[in-house]
Amino acid sequence: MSFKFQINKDVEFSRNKKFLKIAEENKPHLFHQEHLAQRCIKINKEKNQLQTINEEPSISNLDSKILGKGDYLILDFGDHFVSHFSINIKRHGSLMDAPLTLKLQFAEVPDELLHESSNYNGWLSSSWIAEERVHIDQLPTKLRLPRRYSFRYVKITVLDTSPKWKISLDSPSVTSESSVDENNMPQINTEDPELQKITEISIKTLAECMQDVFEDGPKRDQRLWLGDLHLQALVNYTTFKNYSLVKRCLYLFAGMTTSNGKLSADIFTNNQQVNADDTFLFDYSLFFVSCLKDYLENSDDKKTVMDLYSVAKNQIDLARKYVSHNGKLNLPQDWPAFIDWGDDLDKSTAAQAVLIKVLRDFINLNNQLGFKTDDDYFVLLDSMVSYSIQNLFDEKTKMFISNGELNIYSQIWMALANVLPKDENIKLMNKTYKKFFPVQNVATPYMYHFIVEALLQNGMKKEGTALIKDYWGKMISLGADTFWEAFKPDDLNFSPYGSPLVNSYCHAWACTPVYLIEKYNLR
Ligand code: RAM
Repeated sequence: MSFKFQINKDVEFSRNKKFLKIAEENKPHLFHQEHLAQRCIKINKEKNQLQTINEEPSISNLDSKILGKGDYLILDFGDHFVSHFSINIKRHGSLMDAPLTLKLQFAEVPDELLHESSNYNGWLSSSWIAEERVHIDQLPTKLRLPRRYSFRYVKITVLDTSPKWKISLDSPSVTSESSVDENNMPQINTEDPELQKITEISIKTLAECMQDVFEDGPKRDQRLWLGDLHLQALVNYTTFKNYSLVKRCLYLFAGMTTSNGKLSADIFTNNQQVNADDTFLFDYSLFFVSCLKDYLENSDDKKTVMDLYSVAKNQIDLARKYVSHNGKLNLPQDWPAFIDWGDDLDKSTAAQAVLIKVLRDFINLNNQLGFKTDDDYFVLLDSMVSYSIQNLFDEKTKMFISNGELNIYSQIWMALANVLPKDENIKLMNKTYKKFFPVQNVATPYMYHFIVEALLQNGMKKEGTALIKDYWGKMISLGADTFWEAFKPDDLNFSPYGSPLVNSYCHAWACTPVYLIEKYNLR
């Protein structure tokens, strides 16, 4: 089961003033830059293929189009931006005997503009749909919308003027916003043109999500999630090398734990003060340990790691309470594992493997710090590995089972946790490849990242590279300017939320190919 909303309103969070102050001191400067719309378009849908076609007027002649009630135009900014939008509006005809009402719809991909928001029946709030109705009492004016939007396309519909006058539009522009200076993007070159394109889009995707914190997606939820941060930080180390933004995010999480020290899955940063969400995901809490280990490996900032060490260790100590003597993890209902947005597959074996992997990261962290790991943790690790081999490994199929089910999540996470000896692990990945490829029923680039990593760690360079090209390359062939939150090649209309209108099409956890390409030298 995947999680929907968790409501834990009785959970209390303590606020560590020192940690939150350090987080505040590491708040990044935001860069702004103006960009102009490139063209007007219309959207064509033929045989399920979307096309954007140039439409009159040209942008330089935009004000030649006079718009009255019911007229609309779609502007294309030529690339994806996280930005503030503005446009000049003029009146034509008699004086205004009524206000002007406009509808503005912002879209990251053209497909969003083909869905009627009034038909939305997904389970996330419809308020995420980037659509505004504005009343304007005086013309001419420069309309500047106060909210930040994440988009490439904007559709502007005139809901009403009056029969006595109409309007024209002029100088649509955006002011982009990011903690990355877009004039100073890292250059990473690969010889393979497909991988080059994938690399560039990975970097663009991460850049757009690097705001005040590492946001998961600038369209929605616009917040800091621990599982996303785990991957964003790794990509950042190979690209932007912005250590202070990672540091800020680590201190934010550690600055707001529950009274027993548990880390929330995500932090709200859009409110007047930062707050931890009352949502808890087992794997996300644990990944704080991995984040800290990766941060130390890359930044050498021992001081931060020492500050946050006990918060990390505490996640393991909380998790171990759910491991029985024989090494079986019994996940509690109020601390579910996320793994992927798919609902259909059992996640218990994957969760067992996540804890094993994180225990290894913890030992590695201790080694880096020159700390001796207590014997207890080795005993725990051994018991969990033995349990996995004795009870979860099916001798017939030579693969791991999860509550009686054979699924891809279990194989991938058990492979990443190195539960089997090296040569057996390679065999496991070969079997996984035979059994589960082409991949089906995996909903997110987040989980695809781990599939590729498990292949590459086990010497399957050709298969790993092919999967990057097939999966992320397919998004590009479908028109992606930035990589998407959810994408199922076997179900193109898939949304974890019941409607693609609230899917995010610039989502940081999808930006990992550049890291995989660099780390495993796929160039
Ligand atoms: C969604 C977001 C986020 C993810 C969580 C679990 O709300 O996509 O990136 O971490 O789910």
